[in-house]
Amino acid sequence: SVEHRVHENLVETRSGAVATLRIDRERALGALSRPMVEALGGYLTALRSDEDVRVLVLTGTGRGFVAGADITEYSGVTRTAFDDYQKLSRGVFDQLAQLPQPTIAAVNGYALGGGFEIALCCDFLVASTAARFGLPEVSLGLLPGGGGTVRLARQVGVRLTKELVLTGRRIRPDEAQWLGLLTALTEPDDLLPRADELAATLAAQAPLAVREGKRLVDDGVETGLATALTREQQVLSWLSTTDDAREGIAAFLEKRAAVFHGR
Ligand code: CO8
Repeated sequence: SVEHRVHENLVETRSGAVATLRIDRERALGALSRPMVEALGGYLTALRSDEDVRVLVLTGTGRGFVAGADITEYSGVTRTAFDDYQKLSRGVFDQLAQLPQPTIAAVNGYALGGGFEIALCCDFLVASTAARFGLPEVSLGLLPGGGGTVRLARQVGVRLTKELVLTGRRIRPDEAQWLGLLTALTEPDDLLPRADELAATLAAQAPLAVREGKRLVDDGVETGLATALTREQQVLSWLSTTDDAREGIAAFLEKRAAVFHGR
């Protein structure tokens, strides 16, 4: 595997078709500085059209996944500068949520504020027993600005979202699992192996089916039922014409593993 530093605090490792981006800022528990958000945006833009990468894993270092935005940048900031930063972060969070490739948050420690919001933008969430989730912005006199009030409500409902947003209470991984937020819960040492195993499973599936499946689910919950059901059939109809579908069916009949090429 090849390691590449995208930014001082962001390290990418590639292994086959899986890219792992590790937030490397342990002394601030992974808090996201503005330059880190900018670098993440640039990284995601390049990744979108990188056909060598079929899955993205996001993880942190030590006790921190991402302990939110870097609070030291907010003291005395003007409204214009704040709005400018919000615009940037909105774009980056949207890019993550809309990445064509599936994404896995491998949450090793604190996932607070923007860190929890990053995890909510990912398609899968594997958490270690050391993970902690929360939206503490209210205690700063602020509120979540990266979809915390919106994406969390869509995933776990309005009642709990209001509690977490208005009280800042942190939840532990067993509660997160019970709420259906987690794909898997592991011991700390098993976190990355478990995320890698899931990534390998996803990377072995037909890329077009995976990409379209992600989009159908995300768009489907935002659309009326009839429109979403029609769209599902349109996508399936198109997939039936792809080489990958021909290969998948042939491989099943020939009792061998399918080899997909994403066309
Ligand atoms: N920003 C900057 N530094 C941080 C942050 C942060 N978010 N979180 C932790 N750190 C730093 C601490 O200041 C400390 O630094 P130092 O060693 O220099 O004093 C170091 O990380 C270790 O932290 P602690 O000593 O506090 O470690 P503890 O184990 O005692 O506590 C906690 C861990 C509970 C995670 C604690 O650090 C904490 O509460 N952190 C802040 C969490 C938080 O409030 N996050 C939300 C930030 S706001 C946000 O994400 C969105 C704001 C709106 C953004 C809109 C613009 C787009």
